[in-house]
Amino acid sequence: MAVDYVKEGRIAIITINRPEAMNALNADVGREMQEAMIDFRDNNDLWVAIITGAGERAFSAGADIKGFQPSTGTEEIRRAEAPVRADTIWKPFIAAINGYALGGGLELAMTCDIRIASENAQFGQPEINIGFMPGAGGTQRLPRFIPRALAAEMLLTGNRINAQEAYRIGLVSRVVPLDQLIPTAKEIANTICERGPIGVRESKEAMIRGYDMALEEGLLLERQKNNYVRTTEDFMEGARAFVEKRPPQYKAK
Ligand code: CO8
Repeated sequence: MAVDYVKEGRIAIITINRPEAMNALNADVGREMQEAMIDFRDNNDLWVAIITGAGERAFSAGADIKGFQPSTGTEEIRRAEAPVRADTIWKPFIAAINGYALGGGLELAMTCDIRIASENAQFGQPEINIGFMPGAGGTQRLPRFIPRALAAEMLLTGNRINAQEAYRIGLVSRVVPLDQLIPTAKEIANTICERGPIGVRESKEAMIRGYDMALEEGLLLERQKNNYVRTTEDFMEGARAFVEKRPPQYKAK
């Protein structure tokens, strides 16, 4: 399998499994990632997903360059884009970046909501080094996520940055030793699973959809979602549990 898909309680762990090729994204990865994402999206028992790469060297070094050919290029890239949809699924995604996150690998990480990195992680959009350019959101998301001048330098030089620099500029929220990466991702995932799942999902959707809205429009979206969350069972359960001084039992209803 090019992608391992494991369910641990309410957490789905999606691992790109081509360590011999730095977890490069080929058609098999795209297809299997898509299947895992759809299962995660539609399974009511799964609340948070972690995306990571197999091995100790790479999250993903991007599209599989060995598969590039002029005649198949468009089709390959179009299919390889399938994994990059974590920001259209309203359950939270955590990218656990265990090494190189380059090209499509960084673009995949940028679709996730939370990015944490191991100390050996490196980040870059090196497509221009091979006469190419980003095609799965790099030119659009990177300047929205980090200061524009830094994004421009990465996009136009192809140079990489290390984990500490990524932390300094806010591209990742934590840097931890490699052996602590997955435990830390699970700890964050478990924390999210203790929160009201509908509130979590509506917050994610409001955050993403609101990003490109004018403030007044975004505030209206938030008000509509807030009104909806107040009609749910979980809203009343959260308040009851607080008053009764017990942990809430959320049902995503
Ligand atoms: N594709 C295919 N194979 C790769 C890739 C890749 N992207 N990256 C590494 N590999 C392979 C190497 O060819 C090598 O294989 P082999 O042992 O058969 O020679 C193996 O992985 C190990 O790599 P290296 O020997 O090169 O290891 P180094 O430690 O010397 O270097 C690097 C590691 C820095 C990661 C280096 O391999 C590298 O620069 N890789 C290319 C990174 C790159 O240019 N990525 C951008 C690709 S284009 C892209 O992502 C466009 C995205 C479009 C949308 C995608 C949708 C998701």
